[in-house]
Amino acid sequence: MSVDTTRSLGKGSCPPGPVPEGTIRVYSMRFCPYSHRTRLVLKAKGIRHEVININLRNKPDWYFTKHPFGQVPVLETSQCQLIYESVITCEYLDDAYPGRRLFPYDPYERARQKMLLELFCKVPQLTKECLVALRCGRECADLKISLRQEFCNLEEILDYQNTTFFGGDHISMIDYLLWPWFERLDVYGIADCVNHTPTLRLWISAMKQDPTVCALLMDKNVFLGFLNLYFQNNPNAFDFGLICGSW
Ligand code: GSH
Repeated sequence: MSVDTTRSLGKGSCPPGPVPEGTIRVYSMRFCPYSHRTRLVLKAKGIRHEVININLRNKPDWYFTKHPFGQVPVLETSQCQLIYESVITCEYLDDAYPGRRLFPYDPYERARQKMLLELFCKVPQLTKECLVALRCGRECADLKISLRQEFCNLEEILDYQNTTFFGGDHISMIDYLLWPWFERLDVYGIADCVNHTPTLRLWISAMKQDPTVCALLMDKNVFLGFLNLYFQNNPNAFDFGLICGSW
């Protein structure tokens, strides 16, 4: 399980100082699936980094100098370079740092992973819409049908390839880019959407064995606690479950 002790910064907070040499900073939000992508890549490659969590309901003014719309994730280097958009941050980390290569070197295989990512593009919005509908007591049967269809498409790819992971027999970038939404199915209350996709469920089980995925797995009760507060518009939602003391 990952234990994060970094309280999120909101309006009125001081901007953090320069990023120390030899490290990289990620502006994140503990429950954000897009930031989860970047943190998975940081962890998988063993990159020394610091995490600054942002209170997205009460963003500090200075944060708009890091990202034009104030979104997370953003990477900041010790040369004051800023990199945003989760997929771009992951590719940057893979290119800029040595060690385990996550995107394939082979141009076709790399293109294939990016095409797969395009096939996945409806899933984030659909899972979010399901979550909101369920939390607001609205019907979400149609949304779930659409989500199941997207999962069937992914299932077909795995079946056709006959591999454990989307990039082959070993975990690679595409798996880390898709994973955050699958880790959330249970807490979002839509785990039944993979009931009819057994190969995808095998992929989920294989992902849960990966040391990087395991290291960042979020405690389910903490996640539910966050969601409860978030949907009550409670400004403390982003710091729910912090181990560092009272708030
Ligand atoms: N396309 C962006 C990416 O891939 O990085 C999406 C990032 C995103 O939507 N992040 C959410 C955010 O920053 C948090 S999960 N929301 C705050 C806002 O949009 O104001």
